[in-house]
Amino acid sequence: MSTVQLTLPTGRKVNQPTGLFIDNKFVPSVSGKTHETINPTTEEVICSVSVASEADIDIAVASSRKAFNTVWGRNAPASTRVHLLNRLADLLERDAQELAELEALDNGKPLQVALEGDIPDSVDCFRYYAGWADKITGQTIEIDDKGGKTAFTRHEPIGVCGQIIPWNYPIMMLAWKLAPAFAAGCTVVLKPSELTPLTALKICELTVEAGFPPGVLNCVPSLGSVGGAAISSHMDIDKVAFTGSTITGRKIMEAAAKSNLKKVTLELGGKSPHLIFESADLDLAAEHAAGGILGNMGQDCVAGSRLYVQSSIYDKFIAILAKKFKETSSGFGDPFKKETTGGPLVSKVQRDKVADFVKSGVDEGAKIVVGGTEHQGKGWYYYPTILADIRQDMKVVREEIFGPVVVVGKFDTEEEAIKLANDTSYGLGSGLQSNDANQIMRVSSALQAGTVWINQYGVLSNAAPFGGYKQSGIGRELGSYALQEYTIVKTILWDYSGKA
Ligand code: TXE
Repeated sequence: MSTVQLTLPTGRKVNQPTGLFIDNKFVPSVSGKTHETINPTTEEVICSVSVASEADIDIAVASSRKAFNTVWGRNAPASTRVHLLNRLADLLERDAQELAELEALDNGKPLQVALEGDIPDSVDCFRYYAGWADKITGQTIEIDDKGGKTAFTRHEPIGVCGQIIPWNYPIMMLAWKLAPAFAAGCTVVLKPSELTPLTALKICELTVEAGFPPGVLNCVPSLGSVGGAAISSHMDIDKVAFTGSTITGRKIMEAAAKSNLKKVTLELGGKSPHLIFESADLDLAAEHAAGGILGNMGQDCVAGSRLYVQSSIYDKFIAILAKKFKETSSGFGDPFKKETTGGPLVSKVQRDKVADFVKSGVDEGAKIVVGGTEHQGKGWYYYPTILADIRQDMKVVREEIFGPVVVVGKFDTEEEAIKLANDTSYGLGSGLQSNDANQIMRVSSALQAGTVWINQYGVLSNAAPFGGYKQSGIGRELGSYALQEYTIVKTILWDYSGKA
């Protein structure tokens, strides 16, 4: 009863687990409750998945605690963690086609994009952290004393981690969360989004095949306000890691503060500025500007959603950009067709939210250059849209839209560009297109954002840290920085003089 057979649009048959994943087994929820997951392209139900309530979260946490105290944490040699992470990466790679198809089905992203981007990047993420698992070291510290004393630090795993992930990159967000946690020796209670639970459950099967002991990973699909809230306020979870909206991030931090003061890392929303200076190669800049907002249909926390263009090139740049947006629109369609480059948005709620934003932009005086039209027919599509001639006080300029909609304004001087870029409560991504080296250095230093892309946009590396300034988050993912978020420093002070 905890598995259904799905027939995917390619004809592939998949045995899809639908239970909660506890102690390496798929089980129904205590309450028996389930939640339907919907195909955003056809608007049809794919299947129902068990959803966890507080009682299930308690069971999952107890299982992860037991694993931490017995077979993982300090009890699993680093070489075991290296091996298991590499093995999981190999299995993801083996099942790439099936996982990419499931991702396209559940999320709506083009199959080809999942196959060429999400999955290989996730495989690399597991391999990257497999490389770190036996290289997590502390320091030896000289003690300024008469001799015979020393101190050293150990970077120990934090313990049981709750990880709450969103629906925009279901597999990739899972990889970004699980890989550093496992490398550090933590156990995990993972809550995928209720909108896209399928691939996470499929990957749970792979962790069993890879040889992860029971309890190292428990996966509890659930509604955010139920399972997510229970994780955030749980007294026996040592750390919660979250990716999602700023509003929810605030609730999680509050719940952590009110419960056991668990460590919190948050990767939240953004309203990332992208500056186009007159020295830039305009064609390339327009390509980066379009790619920076239209990738993943704009459902991307670092989407370059506010474009500021130098006045001298404004009209010319908008004309080139409009052409690129129209070309991209023509690639929107069935996620399972090879030539498709854009699919529907993940849900009706998300599509309606984007449409409402565009209406509000027009009401407040922005001009639609491309797009802004409703999709006729099935599927929650929204086509690439440019809103030009903006003012800073407009809602479309201040709030995250999370769809393929860019707002465009102009500036005259570098100082003005920096001021406009930083005029936001967010600080996740930012970008600049320029061929003036001094300007690049000045502007990238002045931007208040966790990442600055120069003459590119949105490119990520598993080795480079990722995270937010201001209300875009707390802590860093990826790179060696992420390991600091899953370890805790113990200082050992030792008197070996024999005189103490
Ligand atoms: O996000 P939520 P939603 C932004 C984007 C989008 C908006 C709303 O602007 O339009 O958020 O999307 C879980 N306690 N981003 O409503 O609610 C939820 O089940 C604990 C940016 O989908 O933040 C899911 O697993 N958890 C973003 C996860 O939080 C709770 C990615 C994200 O959902 C909870 C997604 C609660 N009270 C949306 N309520 C990014 N940074 O990439 C919900 N959740």
